[in-house]
Amino acid sequence: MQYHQLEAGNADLWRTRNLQYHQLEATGADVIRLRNLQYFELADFSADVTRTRNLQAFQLCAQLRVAPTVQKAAHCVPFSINVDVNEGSDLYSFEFRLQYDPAVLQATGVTLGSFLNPPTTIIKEELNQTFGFVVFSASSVSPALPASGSGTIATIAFDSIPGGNSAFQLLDIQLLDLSSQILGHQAIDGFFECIPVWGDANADHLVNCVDLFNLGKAFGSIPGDSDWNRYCDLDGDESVGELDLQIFSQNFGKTWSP
Ligand SMILES: [Ca+2]
Ligand SMILES: [Ca+2]
Repeated sequence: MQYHQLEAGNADLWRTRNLQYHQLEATGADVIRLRNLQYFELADFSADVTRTRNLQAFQLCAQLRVAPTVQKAAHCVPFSINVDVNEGSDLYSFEFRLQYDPAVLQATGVTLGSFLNPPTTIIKEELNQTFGFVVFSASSVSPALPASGSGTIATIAFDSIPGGNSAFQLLDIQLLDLSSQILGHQAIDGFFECIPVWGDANADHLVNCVDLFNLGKAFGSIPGDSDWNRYCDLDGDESVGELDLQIFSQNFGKTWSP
């Protein structure tokens, strides 16, 4: 981008030139975020002219965040969260560890998002339910170009098991460019909030006859049986039986929203 014109939130007009990577964001009057500006010039049309050059040291970092920031789900239903990059620049590979409470949640899978440019390869994928974390690492491979902007780098599927709430913490983050140089980042964690509704075995936000049918099919089963359904084990005792039916009866007719 050789020339670009922006309007700030307070209606002042700014002009920027020679942006190697365009990434400006004005909020209100004062906050301007800059990224990877090799050369930068601001002109305030109202009167003053401000010039700043060689702002390599001014580089701000990408955000890596759990999305949504607050995820809600009823007991014993599957859901997924994303790990998103906001305002990323030149990302070629990444690694992160997502920590959660294994007494509350169980990670069931992780898939690569669409942010990295293809072709891609998954370098590391570890789901550890004992300590409650997911480690995931992936990279673009030649002839892919680095990726910039915002998007999803990973989607992680969970089951909520009878328990409560849990934080989602992003740790051990490494973002690398094509030359394996480390890119700066800011991590924004998330939170899981358990909704006190049990028995929605098919995760359609209703506890009704369809769920009762599922519970009936799974009644008497334990893990490994052909008719086992973990979403019907409402007390988490690794079997579907009378107690689950009691809990189901108390919740019949309830609805919930994520
Ligand atoms: Ca249902
Ligand atoms: Ca049970």
